[in-house]
Amino acid sequence: MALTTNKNVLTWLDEMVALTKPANVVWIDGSEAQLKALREEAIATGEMEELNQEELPGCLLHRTKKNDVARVEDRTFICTKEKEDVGPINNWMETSAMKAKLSPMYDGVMAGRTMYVIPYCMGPLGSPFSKVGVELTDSIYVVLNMDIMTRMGQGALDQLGPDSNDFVRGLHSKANVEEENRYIVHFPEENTIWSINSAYGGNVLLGKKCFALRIASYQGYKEGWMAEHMLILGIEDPKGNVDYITAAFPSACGKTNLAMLIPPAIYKDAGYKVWTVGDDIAWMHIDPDDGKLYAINPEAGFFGVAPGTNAKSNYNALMSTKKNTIFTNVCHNMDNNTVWWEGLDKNPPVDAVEWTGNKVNGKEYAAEGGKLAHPNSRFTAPAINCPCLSKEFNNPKGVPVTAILFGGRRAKTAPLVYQSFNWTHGVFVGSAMASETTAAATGAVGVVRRDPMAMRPFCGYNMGDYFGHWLEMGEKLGDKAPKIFNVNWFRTDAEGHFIWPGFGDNMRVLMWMLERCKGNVDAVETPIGYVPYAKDIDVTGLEDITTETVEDLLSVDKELWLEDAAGVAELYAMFGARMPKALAKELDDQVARLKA
Ligand code: GTP
Ligand code: SPV
Ligand code: MN
Repeated sequence: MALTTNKNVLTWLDEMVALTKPANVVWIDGSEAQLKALREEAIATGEMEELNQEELPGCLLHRTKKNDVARVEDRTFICTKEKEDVGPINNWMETSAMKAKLSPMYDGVMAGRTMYVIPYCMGPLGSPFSKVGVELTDSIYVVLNMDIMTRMGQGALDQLGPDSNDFVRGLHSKANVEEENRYIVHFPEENTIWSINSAYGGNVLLGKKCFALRIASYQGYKEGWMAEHMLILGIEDPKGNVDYITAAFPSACGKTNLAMLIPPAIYKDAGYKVWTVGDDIAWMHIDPDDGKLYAINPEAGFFGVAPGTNAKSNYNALMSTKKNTIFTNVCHNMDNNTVWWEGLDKNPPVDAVEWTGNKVNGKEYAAEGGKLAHPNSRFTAPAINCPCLSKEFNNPKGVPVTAILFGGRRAKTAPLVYQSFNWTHGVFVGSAMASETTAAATGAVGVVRRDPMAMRPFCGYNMGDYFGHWLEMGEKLGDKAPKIFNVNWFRTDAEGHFIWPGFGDNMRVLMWMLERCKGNVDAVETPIGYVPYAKDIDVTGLEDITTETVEDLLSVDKELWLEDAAGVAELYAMFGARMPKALAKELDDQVARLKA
């Protein structure tokens, strides 16, 4: 039985049913009874395995196919009428040509299978900034993940209402998970997403990157708001005032970790607290009353990187995974039917099933350098599990943003932190971001590439226009605009070791930023922006880090920066007339300062 009378939903559903020809159509209402039955079915068919219900209640393990472990940027398309509107960074095909290409692949693809109709809401129910999507899928794994990652079920349809046509139409079929026929396709002009031949999170949980970034970035451009690849965290001072920071780092570059950081003793003992609002995506609007920028997290869970997560690096993330969590492509610890991954602890299980499903002696396997968990193995954990979840998590208005951070993995060049001169220069700093690639997407790992605002894989329209949109938001915000900073936790020494301890100690850097926002601390004016005086980064309690180390971490090598500027110029040239002149001028000015 349909859960809505909304004709826009029902007409589209009829068309998609006619195309994919499922044996059954099941509406997902979000009820626990229905979810329980789906979990049991997935366990019975072997699609998922039930983990130790005493240690990990409600937790399941899933393995994807070996060829289907990460986002596929080369097979991700933005389809519009005009190529110009998609720009040089995205793969493009004309809308009707793509539909003509994919329709035969969808024709009858769900024969003998059940189609699940998933209504979901991105953002708190009842928020004016939330948006609704409906995903059609033939995967129970998708249903169970969407339950964790979104507000799924009847509530979403209530949010949409009986007449609205403002919902994103998502069609997903795992088909036969064929790599060569895998397509992740967006039609922003039609609020539509088609995904086929994958069952990996980022390719198939259509509310996440496909909707909340690629489609939403385009909606934000048209409607005057922003959808960004950003965490949102709050820092509460001993008096109870909370400042919120959003931060854009590329995939697997530390958003989940920063969002949930545990303050070092110097701050904890003084009464500071850190609260998580989001770990991956922020939707930001200008409040009509106070003119400030506010952020909501459109998601309801964390699809986080497992390797490296442990009680020391990210206690809060680890605690978030202790119940009702789905683990994908981690190692199955057969000693006690739990899970393991590289970096959880130093004791790989002897009796193990590695992520592709082979039984191994985990100790020996790891000792020989084998990876028991895939480097991009993930947990899907409900946000409500997070011990430091902000009480503003469901605030329909969102939280006011004091500072915006950009950052990436740079072995050299970028200093630990610097502040942009102003909003326009800050947009330049974001546009000039570069970072080493990670296992979150298929392809080479560790190659530095330009990744403006950490949105290279996620901007659903021409990035030249996207830069322009950022500039325009700054004009609207005027002196209410958040201050913009850049950070780099990943500088290495001559042996290739990270110099900065990172993780919780990153708070030392955030505290400097907040002092800057309040006008409480001076900084050194360098050609790239304001850099701290080393003494102003508090290193009390850090054994290996002295003020000299910090000085080193903050150094600005003009030669390296001039080389980097050449890379930025190359990037900008790609956008031709769509490239805002104001940013080209920022680049020229920065080069002039570096040469002076
Ligand atoms: P996506 O979910 O892919 O968007 O990634 P993310 O940005 O949330 O990345 P995440 O926080 O999961 O971090 C990914 C990897 O970076 C993990 O292996 C972490 O251990 C490592 N990492 C995170 N923060 C730091 C840090 O401050 N220093 C160092 N050296 N590594 C870090
Ligand atoms: C990322 O790759 O940035 C992620 C994971 O957050 S995915 O959902 O696969 O995009
Ligand atoms: Mn991400």
